[in-house]
Amino acid sequence: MSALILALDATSRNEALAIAESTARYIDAIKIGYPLVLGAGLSVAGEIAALGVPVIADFKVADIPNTNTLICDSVFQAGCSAVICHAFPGSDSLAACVGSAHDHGGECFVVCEMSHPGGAEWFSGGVAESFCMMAAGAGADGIIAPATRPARVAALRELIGTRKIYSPGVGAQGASPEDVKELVDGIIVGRAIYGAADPAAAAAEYSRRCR
Ligand code: NUP
Repeated sequence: MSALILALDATSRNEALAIAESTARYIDAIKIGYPLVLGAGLSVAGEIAALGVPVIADFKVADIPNTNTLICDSVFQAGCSAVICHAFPGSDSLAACVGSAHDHGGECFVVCEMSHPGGAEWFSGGVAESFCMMAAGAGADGIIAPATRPARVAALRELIGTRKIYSPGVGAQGASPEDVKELVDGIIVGRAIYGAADPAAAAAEYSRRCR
């Protein structure tokens, strides 16, 4: 049983808000990132949050600690409840993201292994496990792990314990909710919902399949 998180990568503010409104009753959070924010501005985060849906900022923050703090502070001041960051810049950079999140009463999630085919190149050979341990050591609230590779999610679950796992790759990237719903806390679905002819109906169906 898992929560359903809509990855709202629509690039226009009006389209995004219409989809957010029509799907809100079926989803547990909305994840926004560069596609929407570069088109609509960061203020769209507050507009979505005003609908009563928690907003996760998927900026995959990956810079020096001071810059990470500045980015994350802006994200939380805009109304987001969580931020997603990368681990590869190092534990000090990660600590800056976690610190900003917790200063604002928010959460920080760390990308441990990515869901696309190339993710298997860079995050294999123990890298994802290292990132997972870094995330736990930094006090992060959870990790991002690929629904497209359920065995990898299971391996990372062993390491991360009861911290949360949010999992993208369901729908357009080929995975199904049933592949990981017993392993993760949240399933992230983008195009299969926001790109559907009827996003609300698609969200309702994914919600049913995540439970
Ligand atoms: O490993 C990752 N894979 C991934 O797809 C980490 C991510 N943050 N994402 C994001 O999840 C991706 O950027 C997109 O916003 C969403 C998946 O969307 P879709 O493939 O379901 O359309």
